[in-house]
Amino acid sequence: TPNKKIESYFSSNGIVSGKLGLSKDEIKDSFLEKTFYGLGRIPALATQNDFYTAMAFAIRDRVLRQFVRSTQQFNEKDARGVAYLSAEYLPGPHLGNNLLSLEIIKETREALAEVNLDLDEILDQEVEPGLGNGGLGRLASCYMDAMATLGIPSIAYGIRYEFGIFKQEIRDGWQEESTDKWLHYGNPWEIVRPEIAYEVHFGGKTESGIDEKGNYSVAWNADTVIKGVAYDTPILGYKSNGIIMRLWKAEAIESFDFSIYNSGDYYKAVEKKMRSENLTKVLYPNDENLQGKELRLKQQYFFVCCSLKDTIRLHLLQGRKLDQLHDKFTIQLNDTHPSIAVAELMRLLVDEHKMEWEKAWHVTRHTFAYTNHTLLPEALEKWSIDLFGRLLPRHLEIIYEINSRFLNELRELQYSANKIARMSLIEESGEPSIRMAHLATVGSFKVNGVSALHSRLLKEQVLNDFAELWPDKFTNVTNGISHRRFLVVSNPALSDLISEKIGRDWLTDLYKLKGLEAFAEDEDFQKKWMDIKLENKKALSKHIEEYAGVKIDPTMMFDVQVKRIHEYKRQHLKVLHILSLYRRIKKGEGERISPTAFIFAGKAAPGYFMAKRIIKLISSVADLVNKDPDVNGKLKVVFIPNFNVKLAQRIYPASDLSEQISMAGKEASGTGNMKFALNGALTVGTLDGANVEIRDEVGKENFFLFGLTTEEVQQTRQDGYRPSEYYEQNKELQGILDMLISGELSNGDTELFKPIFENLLQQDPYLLLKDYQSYIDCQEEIHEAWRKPKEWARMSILNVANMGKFSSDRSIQDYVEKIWNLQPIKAD
Ligand code: GLS
Repeated sequence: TPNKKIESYFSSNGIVSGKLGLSKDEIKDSFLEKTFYGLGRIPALATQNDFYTAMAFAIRDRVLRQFVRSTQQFNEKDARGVAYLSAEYLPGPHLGNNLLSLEIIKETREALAEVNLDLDEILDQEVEPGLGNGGLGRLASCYMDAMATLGIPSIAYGIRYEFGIFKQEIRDGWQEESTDKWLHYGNPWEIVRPEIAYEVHFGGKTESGIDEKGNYSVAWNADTVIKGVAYDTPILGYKSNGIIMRLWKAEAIESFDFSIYNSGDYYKAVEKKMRSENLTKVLYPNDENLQGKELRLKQQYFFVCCSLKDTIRLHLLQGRKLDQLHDKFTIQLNDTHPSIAVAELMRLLVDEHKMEWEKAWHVTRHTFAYTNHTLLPEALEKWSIDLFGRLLPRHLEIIYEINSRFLNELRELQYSANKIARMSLIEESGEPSIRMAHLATVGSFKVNGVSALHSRLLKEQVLNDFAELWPDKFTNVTNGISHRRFLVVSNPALSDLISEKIGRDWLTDLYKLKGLEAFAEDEDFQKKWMDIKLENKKALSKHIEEYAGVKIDPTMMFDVQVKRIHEYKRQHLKVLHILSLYRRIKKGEGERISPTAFIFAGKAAPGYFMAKRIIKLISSVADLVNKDPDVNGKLKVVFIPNFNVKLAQRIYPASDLSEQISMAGKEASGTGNMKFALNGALTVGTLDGANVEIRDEVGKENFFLFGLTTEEVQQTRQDGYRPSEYYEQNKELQGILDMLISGELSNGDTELFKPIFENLLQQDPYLLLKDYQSYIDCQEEIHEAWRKPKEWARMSILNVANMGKFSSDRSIQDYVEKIWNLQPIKAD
């Protein structure tokens, strides 16, 4: 029963009403109070980290106020909402963003200055939650920002990994991994909810029989039970709502086995607890590559089970009926990682809530929507029937049943046996396995890709049979980014300059940036624009000197490629370009080269041999180039270790050239491409992913295009591609490739880069040699453009002016209109 006294106090006494932000004095008071009473610190002993923590607590109070208000309003309106299921999030540091959302950056800076503290230093203390690998996890976080800002009734579910993505160090040019202890100093943003906890079962057997009411029913007698406990982090939208990111941590049901303890074996008694907690210990560090490991499947099922049980609890709490679940919720599947949800919802409805199969299937397939994030065959999730059946025997039965009904439908449509086998949820050839993308597609009412090109290829290739069967199910939502985090928070000087010219409406409507077009030719504005870039480059140079030990002249062109290291992204094509410049300079032919700093960052999956070798290659080229007095002043190469959101926020504002050079048809969208352009970098890129749409928006004259199209890539393959022909015909290219095996880059070791050399000469799966010349020619154009600073500034301004489409606010609006069909509710 609700406590009426507290309720009335809540609404009338200003606890959750009143203004959004805080005054300078309120911030100072609250900060000091948290330092002393919250942390129990005396000034002489307080560290910078204590001050950060105190400030985070002070701000968290206000953030939670917005969350409480939003939740109240969502409930009062009995709103339709979204549950977003993602195995990965990369929120980045929270404090800076929350200050912006509360519009108190200036006040906080002043409040801290009054006690002799510097806001930037305090912000720098925050350790970010690295709960994702790359673009997919960061996208989920950009979407949280937009969903909160737009007032989408929503909750984001995921996994509270104790160790996030590994910390990368570079030693002797090689990547070394160490554990990411992001929780070491505590986490002021999260709130544990021990009462929100669910049991998750694994293993055992199923048994069918007749229940008390005389109905056929199946019981799953699992052999392991684990508990999932909710940890909530409020995510605040800009000047508006707060939503919750609810992450599940695995715990033992009983932390201690008393029967074993009583028999005297203390260690054995705790072992069970440790085994249970292992489940959420660590994030799998693979982006776009499936490892098929048992623990990974367990993690996926664990968080899906807790999230669905929680969604159902929230639904029933509102006094609604379970067969209306789809009227009140869309559950968005962020890739196939949570796609076991289709079988789990069926299990919950049929086995636990005794709904009949047809009705349950109707609810299920009208509840889920599935976003595909990759076409790479090695990343399409499949689980061996054997492993799956051992861990989730009941789900295997359910999937067989869904499949058998689905295949019957196909038979009724007179589909050929071949086509039916292609579409089946079960792959029979090789080791029998479950095709998770098929399960997600069959179990969802909408399927979307993440850029126009990707969505088209998804329909034409990977899910072609399904798109023919259900054309209306397929749609596109082009990715977007949080321009508030990636411009307002991370590039304050440029943001202020923009606002001076066009006002601040662009913070909530990025299309307003269009107003900058009027100033693209204004020389005074151009100068201010480029001065800010230079300041940002100086700041990045300082960071590079400290963390990578390389001194860079900030007036050089900053040519930047930062993203996961993957062969399809072609960091090694960039290396070939650098070597071509190096050789030209050595031959005395470098007069048309503009002084350039090549900046790389990104993590390689620890088990990905070629990716790790590419990092070593970059480092070796850096050694060669940076030490050579002949090139000094013209070229610099650096690999900045440990790319993460925090580092990204320093890099984008300082970049001149954005490298988006994947082989066409491979990068589903890319989102780094948008962050660079939003900060005024010009793009050199292929017609891949969202590059296509960026180019359409900014104009082809303001984008450096090169390389084959997706269709040309396919044609090249069909015609029988022989990379060695390019090696033989192109003497410059030949000279560069020979460097890889000459020992020049590796202290005489001719074996070190042979795997890369041989891969390129024999297979070259990503067509580097084919695209090489086009890339080199394009780079010559770029170097020429750099020599005309006014032209460059104009293009840079025009890029920013035309980034309106790439706000995650627009993406979320698209999800609302095309998929979710709901009404935003803005907290007042
Ligand atoms: C990815 C794609 O590779 C990116 O192109 C895309 O921008 C991102 C978000 O949609 O998803 N898929 C994936 O598995 N990791 C990614 O970064």
